[in-house]
Amino acid sequence: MRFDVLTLFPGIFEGYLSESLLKDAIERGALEVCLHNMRDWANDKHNTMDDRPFGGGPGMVLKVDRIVPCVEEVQTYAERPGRLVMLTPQGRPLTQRVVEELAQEERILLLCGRYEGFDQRVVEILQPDEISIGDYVLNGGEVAAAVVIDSVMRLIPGVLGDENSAVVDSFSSGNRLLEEDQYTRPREYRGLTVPEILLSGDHGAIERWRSSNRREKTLARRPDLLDGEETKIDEDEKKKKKKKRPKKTEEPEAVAESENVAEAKPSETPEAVDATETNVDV
Ligand code: 6GU
Repeated sequence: MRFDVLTLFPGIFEGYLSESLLKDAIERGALEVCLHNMRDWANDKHNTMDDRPFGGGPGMVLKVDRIVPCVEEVQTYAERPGRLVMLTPQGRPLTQRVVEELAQEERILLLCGRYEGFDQRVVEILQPDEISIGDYVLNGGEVAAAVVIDSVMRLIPGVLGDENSAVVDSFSSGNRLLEEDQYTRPREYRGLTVPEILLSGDHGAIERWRSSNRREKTLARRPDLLDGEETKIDEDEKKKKKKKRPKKTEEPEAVAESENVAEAKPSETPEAVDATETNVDV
């Protein structure tokens, strides 16, 4: 996938693109991010990109006669013009569903605003997909564009280390609930212990615990996520209850198995820090 970022501050993206998963994906050729400084399209001696709003008021407005030619030229830089996304607090909210939709594209142009925004004729002429990352105000669209790149790239096959991790993440298509609580060694820290069930080796019981933990957590913190999802969960639960569950085993063998899993994880070694940094789960 190719992203073209149109911004007055390309430097904002440089550090972000040269670290960790993004850097790896770009090096591997799974992802291409091209930065374009919109100021290169200013054609007067003062490099003017913005001007005072008609009708008065604070701030400056990005000029239609600079932005439109800039976008149109960048559109010609690849075989297809690509999907034009404008980052603006007036846009439709970015959700995982929108991220999934964007991940289907071959090429996305991310148009970043600054100041008070764009002259409305930019929107009328280019008809971009206007996207906002939430109900708060940022200084510009750059951080929002980075959020779009970050969330979309996770869904491109071959970009994440573990192909499945994008599917089980919170809000991904396989799971619209929050993630369950996670634990690793040590088993006890400052008197706090790991839930026994996770050490039992009983995979059925562990999955039931995780499922109810996800549900309780979501109900407590984000009940809005359960709207329409609740009945589906109830049905899934009923189906599971009908199936005869294997008897819970407390055999030492099962415990040994889970110990082995824990041993296999470099959870207390210095390497574990790296593993955590590159851990892609939400
Ligand atoms: Cl996309 N831009 C700005 N300036 N502020 C925002 C935003 C975008 N999304 C939320 N707040």
